[in-house]
Amino acid sequence: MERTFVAIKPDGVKRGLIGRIIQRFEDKSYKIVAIKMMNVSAELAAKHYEEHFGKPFYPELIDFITSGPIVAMAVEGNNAIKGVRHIVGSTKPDEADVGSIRADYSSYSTMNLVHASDCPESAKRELGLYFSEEEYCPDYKTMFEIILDNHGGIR
Ligand code: FUP
Repeated sequence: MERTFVAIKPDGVKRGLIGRIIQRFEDKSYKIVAIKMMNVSAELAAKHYEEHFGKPFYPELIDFITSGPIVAMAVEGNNAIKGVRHIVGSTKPDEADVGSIRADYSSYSTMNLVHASDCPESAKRELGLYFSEEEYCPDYKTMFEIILDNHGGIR
């Protein structure tokens, strides 16, 4: 079971896509274990995107992520880090697989609707930046977990 960090970026919020984006993760059987709408400060944006500091698109990236509220989430599930990235799609929406969020709803690399952690180390770091321990609510069972229990926990 993995936990990953997902953010619906300001374009997704402003375009009214919050529900449709979250639906895709729930449909896949992933479990939302923390969620909040928030504004990203310049300080938080710099920490989040520190690996991109100095790249040509960095200023635009920081401006964009701080331009309006995001919806931050912790998403849990079997191989969730890779699986969520697959649902989100490639960075460039014109190269993303059809059926992925970015291919279906976006046509710009900066305004690509969703952020998702790219590896276990990033997931741990990013979850730590956005959520404190008290903000997690993992103690409920999704319908999928109930079905799994009924089948002896087969995964
Ligand atoms: P991803 O993991 O797919 O979100 O992509 P990266 O971590 O490589 O990039 C983070 C963000 O930087 C992207 F969501 C959008 C922006 N970016 C650009 O605007 N242009 C680029 O060429 C690469 C990334």
